[in-house]
Amino acid sequence: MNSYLDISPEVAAALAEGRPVVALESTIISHGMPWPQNYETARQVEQIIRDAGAVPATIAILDGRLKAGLSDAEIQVLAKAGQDVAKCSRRDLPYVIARRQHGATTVAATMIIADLAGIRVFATGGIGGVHRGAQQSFDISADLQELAHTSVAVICAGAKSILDLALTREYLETQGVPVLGYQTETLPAFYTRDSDETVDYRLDSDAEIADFLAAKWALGLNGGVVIANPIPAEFAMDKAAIDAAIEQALREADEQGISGKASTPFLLARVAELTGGDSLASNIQLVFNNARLAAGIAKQLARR
Ligand code: PSU
Ligand code: MN
Repeated sequence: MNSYLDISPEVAAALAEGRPVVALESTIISHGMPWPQNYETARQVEQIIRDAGAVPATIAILDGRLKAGLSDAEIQVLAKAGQDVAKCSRRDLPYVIARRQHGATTVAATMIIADLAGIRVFATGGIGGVHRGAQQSFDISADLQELAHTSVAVICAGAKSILDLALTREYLETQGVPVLGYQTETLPAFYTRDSDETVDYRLDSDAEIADFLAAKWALGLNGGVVIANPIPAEFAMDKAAIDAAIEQALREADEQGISGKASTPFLLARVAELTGGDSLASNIQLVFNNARLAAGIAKQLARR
């Protein structure tokens, strides 16, 4: 085991016995939702995974230690500190470790730590991707490169249309990352169930998805898989309302010269403000929905 990594006793026992484990990220806690909803959501997500028969492993960096499996008190530290905790992607890990800081892990960093711990299934809200205007800005999330190389399946509600979904699809295709649709043929756009983009393959059960993952990795085809799970219809948002908020947030980011790692948190926070509490409620529900599916896939995978 890696000397920088601490696996909680509950997660370590599950892994040792081959029981299902689901990884969870922490940027969504510190940077993706406001206090106290972030703390309540993080704990409820863990409970949903336990109720479904799997073990949750929330991943973060605390005092420079990579953590797989957090206590409620540790989750609360990250939730309360919010933006004061460094947002940590692949390139940030060594700095935060060497300086013994706390770090909130993005999809990319969470995949790296899950892989070190031997966890293959990871549930989150939305992944990073190719930003609109990337032809000029070159803003492409490191999440996509991580998906290309690190063998962890990421269950998400698609990607927000703060991104260019068509370019994100093209990038994933070039990198050989499969995009699966759970009971859908179209790529969900986070707050809405559909977009103009398709997925590579529609699969309708957690068992079929586990067969797909087992085949990919047994062949030595290293790398991640995007499993896109549409938000439940009753929590989906009105497309026109969400599109208007996203357009405004993008304009403001441009006017204020927001770029680099600040870009995604700025856009997410502005969209949440502009749509009021509605988008937060939807966001929470889609994470719950992804956690349920992830637990089912992890259980199926544990049998193979
Ligand atoms: N998209 C969301 N919610 C999020 C994120 C993205 O809908 O919380 C977070 C995730 O942690 C993701 C990160 O990995 O933002 C991507 O940031 P960037 O674009 O800077 O790579
Ligand atoms: Mn970026």
